[in-house]
Amino acid sequence: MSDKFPIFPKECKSMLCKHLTQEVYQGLKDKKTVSGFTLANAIQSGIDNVDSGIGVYAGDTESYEIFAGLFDPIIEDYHGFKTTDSHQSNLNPDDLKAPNPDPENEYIVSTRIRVGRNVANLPLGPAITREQRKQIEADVSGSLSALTGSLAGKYFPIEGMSAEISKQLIEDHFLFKAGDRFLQSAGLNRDWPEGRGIYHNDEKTFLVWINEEDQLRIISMQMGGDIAEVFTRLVTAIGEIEKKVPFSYSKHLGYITSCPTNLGTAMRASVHIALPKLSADMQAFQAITDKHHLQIRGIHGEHSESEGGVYDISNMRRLGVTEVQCVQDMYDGVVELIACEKSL
Ligand code: ADP
Ligand code: IOM
Repeated sequence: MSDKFPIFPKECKSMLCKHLTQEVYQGLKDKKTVSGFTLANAIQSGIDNVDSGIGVYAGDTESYEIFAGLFDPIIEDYHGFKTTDSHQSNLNPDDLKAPNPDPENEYIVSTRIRVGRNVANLPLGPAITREQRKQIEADVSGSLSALTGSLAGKYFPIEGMSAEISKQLIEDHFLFKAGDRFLQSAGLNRDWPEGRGIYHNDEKTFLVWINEEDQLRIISMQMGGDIAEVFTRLVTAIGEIEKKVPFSYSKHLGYITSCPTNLGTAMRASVHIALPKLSADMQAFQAITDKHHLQIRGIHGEHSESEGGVYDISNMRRLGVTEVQCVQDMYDGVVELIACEKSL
């Protein structure tokens, strides 16, 4: 763990490197949260991984106050959300205007919408103890097992899962990868694989990851471009889980997550979409995604590459905008991307 002001390589583009000035560092380096989380803990991932997009993690809700000198400028830069702004929520599917933009299934391979959630009054993953993590797994998997109807499913712990099954689940985009180096440096892989697992229904359209980057990742996904159906399923699932598990929430920052990019709605709505012609001109492609506040990822998750002209397109803003707006951003951008691809 570094106890000196970090020097980043010239090509480093992370928000940590941009916003961690000498002055900010000196003001925060000796501070500690109730969970014993320090500035050194918060920035370790971005120091080890200079290709990080952000590079900082919170260990608990208090990290966002104690280390506000670093987190606030990053939050403003990423979400366009100022310390005087307040968060808003709207999970009403009726307010979403999203008829399937690709009914012939020519462009959209699949749609996925997830939210991150963490359990109230406990540290976040980077500062959680082994016992607390195990307790979360027991409590959350127990609550999920009581779900009924189309949300009914089964919990599969990673510990004891065969290498073949986990490989298949990862390849099919259902399960998180082991050994992610960004999470490793953030302290999020401690005691791996204990306490981690995945719950899913038979169709694998409703899934919950337990104890990955956040304690819960609640996911709705399916093949094709029926974005409204995916959103509606997710909203129902969140409502059911919220009846049983108390989530960490603040009026100002919304749902509290370990990475500042996920604060607020903690929602990432994405499609895997084939854009082989448009992506030949990355500048034109990015002009459309920037206009709609969208992010481009590869198809095996964050920090992965595209394959065969298929990209993961998702909303970038999550704080200070409602859940409906997150999905609407993605939808509106996807409509324009498809129109552009068609015209080429
Ligand atoms: P997250 O959304 O949880 O931040 P990642 O970008 O790492 O995380 O993606 C997690 C997994 O979800 C990866 O396997 C990725 O391929 C898959 N995924 C993301 N979006 C879609 C989508 N629209 N369709 C199918 N799989 C998806
Ligand atoms: N938190 C994580 N998913 N990501 C934003 C890492 C990074 O590139 O900094």
